[in-house]
Amino acid sequence: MSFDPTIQRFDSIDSTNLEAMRQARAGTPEGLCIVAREQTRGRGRLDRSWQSPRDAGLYMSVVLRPQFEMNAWPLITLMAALAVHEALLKACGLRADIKWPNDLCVSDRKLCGILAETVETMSGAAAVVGIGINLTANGLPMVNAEATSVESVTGQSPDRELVLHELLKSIGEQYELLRSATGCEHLIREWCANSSYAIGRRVRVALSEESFEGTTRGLEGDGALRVETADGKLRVVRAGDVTGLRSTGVE
Ligand code: BT5
Repeated sequence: MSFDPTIQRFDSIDSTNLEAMRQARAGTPEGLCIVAREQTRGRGRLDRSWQSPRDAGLYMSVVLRPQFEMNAWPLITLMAALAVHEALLKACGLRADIKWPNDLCVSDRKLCGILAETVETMSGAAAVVGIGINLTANGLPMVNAEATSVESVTGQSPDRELVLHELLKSIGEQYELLRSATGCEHLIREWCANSSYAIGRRVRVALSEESFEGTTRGLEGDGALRVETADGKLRVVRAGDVTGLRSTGVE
């Protein structure tokens, strides 16, 4: 079945992800898309918060009910990142860099964050994919010096509805591809082609208990990041924060 979005709009809400999860638990079908003008409890990963000032960004979440193997579910985050990449290109003429696993950046400053969550429902597990894109610079100083917005980069205030339209179109296309026989490999190839973090990038990886440095060596089939450390060992990162380091020129 093709992805057929139904948009529900809120003036203000705690979090579009929380609302999508509530509705997924209540049985809403795949394709529900919650959009809000502001979030009072916008969420990042690991209980972090996502600053969501009124009308300064696009805050949205979609409900998916993927029928593929659970071990491919981490690819949903990568799929969403590719969809944002494509939508920003089409709607704003902006080419953003994808940073593993869930950010889009311009000059290493964060423009968009993605939070994919799994929720158990009566009709099986669902995925809620939340996307926050900073559209204007309003409220950004509240965040930190590492954030940016579409307007700050392009000098033009983007059309929110056009970005939303292109985003839902791209999500539909990418999701359909992901469900096809060769979808996973295709997605990973596309992701790598649009991310400066995929191959040969010096990074620091912060895990919950430790951090280490190395050079990226592409993705595993489930979307995990391969990082080669100075002693030549390959580490596979499934959850963590990645920061780009200045290259030493020796890779
Ligand atoms: C994320 O987490 O980047 C996921 C953000 C997902 C937000 C969307 S908005 C719609 C939907 N509903 C929700 O409640 N959430 C989703 P993480 O990688 O953990 O990054 C969080 C960190 O980004 C914070 O700790 C801040 O340092 C930084 N940050 C917070 N707000 C930001 C903003 N508006 N722009 C850039 N960086 C921000």
